[in-house]
Amino acid sequence: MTADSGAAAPFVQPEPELGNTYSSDRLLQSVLRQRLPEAVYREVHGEFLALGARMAGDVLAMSEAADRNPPCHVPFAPNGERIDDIRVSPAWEALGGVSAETGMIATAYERKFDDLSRPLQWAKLYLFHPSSSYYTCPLAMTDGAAKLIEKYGDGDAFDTVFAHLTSRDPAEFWTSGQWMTEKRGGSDVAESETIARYEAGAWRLYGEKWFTSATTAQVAMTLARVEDAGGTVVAGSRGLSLFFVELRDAAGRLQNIEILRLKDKLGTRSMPTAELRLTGTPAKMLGEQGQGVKSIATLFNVTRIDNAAAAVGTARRMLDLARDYATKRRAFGKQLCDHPLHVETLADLETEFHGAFHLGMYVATLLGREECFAAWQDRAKTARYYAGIADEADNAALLRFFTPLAKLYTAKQNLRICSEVVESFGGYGYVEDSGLPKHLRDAQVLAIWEGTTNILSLDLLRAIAKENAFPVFVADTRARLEAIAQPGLVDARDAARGALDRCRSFLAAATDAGGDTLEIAARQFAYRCARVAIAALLLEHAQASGDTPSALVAQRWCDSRLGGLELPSPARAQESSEIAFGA
Ligand code: MFK
Repeated sequence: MTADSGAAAPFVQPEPELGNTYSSDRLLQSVLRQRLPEAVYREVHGEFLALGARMAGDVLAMSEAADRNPPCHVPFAPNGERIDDIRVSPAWEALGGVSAETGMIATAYERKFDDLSRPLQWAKLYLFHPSSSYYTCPLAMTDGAAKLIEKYGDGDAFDTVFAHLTSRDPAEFWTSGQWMTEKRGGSDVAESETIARYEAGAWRLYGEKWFTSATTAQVAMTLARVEDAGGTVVAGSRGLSLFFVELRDAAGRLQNIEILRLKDKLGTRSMPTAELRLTGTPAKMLGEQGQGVKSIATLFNVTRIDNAAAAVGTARRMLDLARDYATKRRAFGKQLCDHPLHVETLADLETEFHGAFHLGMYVATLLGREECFAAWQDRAKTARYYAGIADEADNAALLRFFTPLAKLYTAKQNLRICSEVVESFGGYGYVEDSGLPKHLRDAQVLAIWEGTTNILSLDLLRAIAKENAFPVFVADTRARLEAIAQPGLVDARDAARGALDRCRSFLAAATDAGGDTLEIAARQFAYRCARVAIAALLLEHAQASGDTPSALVAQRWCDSRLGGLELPSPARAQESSEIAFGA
């Protein structure tokens, strides 16, 4: 026996580590290489390398510090004066500076890379989100507000606001809030009760807003019901108008806004979400009176696309951590990465991630094109980027169709990925200081705000009914599938063609059936449309990149995710009611 026997070092499990999140992202790099002209790729690649390093370095540290120091509401000063101060950590403020410097909003509006600016901005948000403590929420609202001002804002005052919202200078950068939700109307915004009165030559708002995003913003977009001189208002969504609010006066005091409390939320706790009372808040009308819902749709269609960046970015982060851990954790005599069932599970989640990534990138691409049609005088330049690009009207219909689809699908799939990854870590994944539970908690919001899964499934039906978007979707997806000729991909292509046909016949049959059939089937239908669109995008990328994992993902997707789309029976609504609520 030796003197030191029995003193074996205690076992310490190596933790998962995060490297440069861009260098390790094979899919993002591959997509950028495929889609960008060489000169653009070289420029962007360098910028993204620097961004990816920060997301695992100083920016991640800021996010962790912001999470340790959540915001607090200080309603009164020591002398009793009502101040409604929201105190946030320096780290949260620093994340705002990072957002400005790295052009999280500016990239989209400078349009340095024409229509490609939007997908590049989307990719930046995707990289930033999981290291941002949900600073991407105020960014999404800011993005939507900039878009609204670009569309409806005229006059010098709005030019100044636009310049702040799109600034790259942290000292000049502003964020915008979005105050749509009221006690009676989260999804059913038409129930909003806030009143707008025209008093002494200016609009003033009176009412309460139940959820307001990052209430530390400088400006906000909101809805209110115009009251005429006789005190009459128009009910429903036709009575609502869109208003722009500057939260503070020149002295920094809130302009007739009381902060009632900060919300105590399941997740996103670094973000100061508040409940507000407006007591004559000065406001400017944007867009036409009575067109508030239609106008603010411009904002929420952008935030829905940014939501997809957040969902897909979270999924990537969780999978990065799971992948690294699988090489470090031993169980039953070997590394996790040598256990076939563990690898199978991770491969399935990776496949899901690939699909969600392509869907998000595609909708951002459509938005980029929409923003550049008007400016594209030089058609030759357009053709160089996208041979066979849809015309302006078709692009608009596709964007309308894919926006709710991408939001609903990516948010929901990310929740599944977060839950599976937490589980794949076992007990380590369930403890708070592993950093993993936070992502699962936070991810729930991505399926709630900016339209729940059901609301967005119904919005897809609205897009089909009002914009006739379905035939354009079918033609677009079919054209993508027609171009697949690589021998290893043609079986998958044929499976996707069959699934697309089933979507078509399903919609026709559900429409003919009448009654509640289409509404009951809306979610199922939205999922099937998302999956068949993803199949075409995966196949397109696999063929263009010649990359083996991309081909395997596309084949696996088409083998496993294109089945089943059943027309509900006429008795379905009654049966569901009996199941859900009893006879
Ligand atoms: C910060 C942490 C917080 C944590 C917790 C989160 C809590 C929640 C936070 C939030 O609440 S965020 C806000 C969530 N709410 C939404 O995103 C709204 C969801 N509801 C919808 O999207 C409904 O579909 C909608 C309010 C739009 C339905 O309203 P209406 O009044 O029934 O709409 P209607 O009459 O169908 O449409 C009015 C017009 O807008 C129509 O145009 P026309 O006047 O020409 O007919 C529509 O076509 C148009 N429209 C509606 N949706 C559109 C659209 N246009 C383009 N795109 C769309 N998506």
